[in-house]
Amino acid sequence: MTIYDWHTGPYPARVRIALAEKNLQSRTRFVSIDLWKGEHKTPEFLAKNYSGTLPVLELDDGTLIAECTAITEYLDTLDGAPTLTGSTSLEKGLIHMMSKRAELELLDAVSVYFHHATPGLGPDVELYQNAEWGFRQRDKALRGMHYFDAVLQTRPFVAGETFSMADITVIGGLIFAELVELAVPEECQALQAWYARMQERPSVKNRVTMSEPV
Ligand code: GTS
Repeated sequence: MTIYDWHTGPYPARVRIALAEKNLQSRTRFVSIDLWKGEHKTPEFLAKNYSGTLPVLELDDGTLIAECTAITEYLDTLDGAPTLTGSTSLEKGLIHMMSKRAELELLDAVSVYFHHATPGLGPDVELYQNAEWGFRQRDKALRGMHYFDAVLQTRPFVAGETFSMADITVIGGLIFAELVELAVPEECQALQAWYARMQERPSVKNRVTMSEPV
């Protein structure tokens, strides 16, 4: 299978972490799409993903799967033994709720801040910007950090007792926050401690170099 992505991207990081957690790297070929040159907005790439975003998974029969959650779901059940998206109905419900919440309240909000209230990917790619909307989303992301801090005061992982896709999505949010220099508030000690633990996981630590030929 092929992953189209950009090595340092926060959303691509979500799928790279999932691949490593599932030990599927050796079955994956990476194709680099340069976001800074707008390669994700070319007609050729839009034919692969209508939304013009990364990452995209292409299966060997040509089937295309976009959206990190969908790709993670596919990878997680590839060998019939899900570890990231839950096995029971309850686990699945909680993991999907928390992962979606991590997108809505943190990762997507940081992304909107980046694209609207900073130079983003530059004038050739950012064709419409609304700074006020961007700054509102930055503030939403900071509130989201406080929310996940409160969650992590009560349990070791975002959706419960085990590492899951929900953790990966919050990690994506904090990777993006680092890129745009949006610091985790000092008082969010539980979130900071959890993130320090997550950064020790090999899947998180080695995500950027994963696509380099070995
Ligand atoms: N909902 C999508 C998903 O979950 O896959 C969002 C994907 C997304 O926004 N990807 C970013 C992108 O393509 C990649 S990165 O910023 O994390 O590297 N952004 C480019 C753009 O122009 O929006």
